[in-house]
Amino acid sequence: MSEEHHPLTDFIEYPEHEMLERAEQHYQDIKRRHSIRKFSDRAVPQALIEKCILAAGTAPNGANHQPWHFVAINSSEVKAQIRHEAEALEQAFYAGRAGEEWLDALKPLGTNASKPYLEHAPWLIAIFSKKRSEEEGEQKTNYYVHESVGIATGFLIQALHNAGLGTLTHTPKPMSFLSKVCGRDSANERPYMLIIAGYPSEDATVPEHALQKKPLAEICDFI
Ligand code: IYR
Repeated sequence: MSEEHHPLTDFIEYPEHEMLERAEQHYQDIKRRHSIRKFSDRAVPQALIEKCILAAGTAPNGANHQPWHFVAINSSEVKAQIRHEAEALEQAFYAGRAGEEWLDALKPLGTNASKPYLEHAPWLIAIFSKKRSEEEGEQKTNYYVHESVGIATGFLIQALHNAGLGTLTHTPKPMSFLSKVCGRDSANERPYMLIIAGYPSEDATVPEHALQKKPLAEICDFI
């Protein structure tokens, strides 16, 4: 294994006032990202999704093993299959598996077992976490898999938003059906999350509840 290092040549230092402006700009931009549940069926070019997945793949991760795999789904047949399987799971969830407290917590969102967006949106991106990877025929253990894939997923959501797309995170439980639908190895990989990406439909809404973000003093201490 090479232990060669390269000089850091692509770090950019900004004047402090510009840093503050950039931080403010980024905050204003990212706070406009809302999970939406009504998507238009308007097409989104694959090239855009490819670029966003490349951005996700730059996420910091354990030992740079990059323990993730993305399956970007545009096929109507596969989307229909995913909707069918996810709705069956959600029906059981909403019919009682969730428990009363969880269902109460979801009331402000107004969600239910019906997931038409799984077919309407142009892209579903299934993210898989890899407990082990195979490299040159050899199995290697991955580290901090959950953390790494979580960060990559965050990068992906930001990239999609930045590119001008609406997004939704979806985690039907259990998600094991996604391994089969996407043809992934279920011994070493687990479905981590499904990201729905596309344009919001004209009647997309954001629940009032979702707009209430905690103030800084509540989420942060400076010591
Ligand atoms: N997976 C379900 C339920 C759900 C759970 C949470 I926590 C949410 O923040 C939103 C939904 C569904 O998609 O309806």
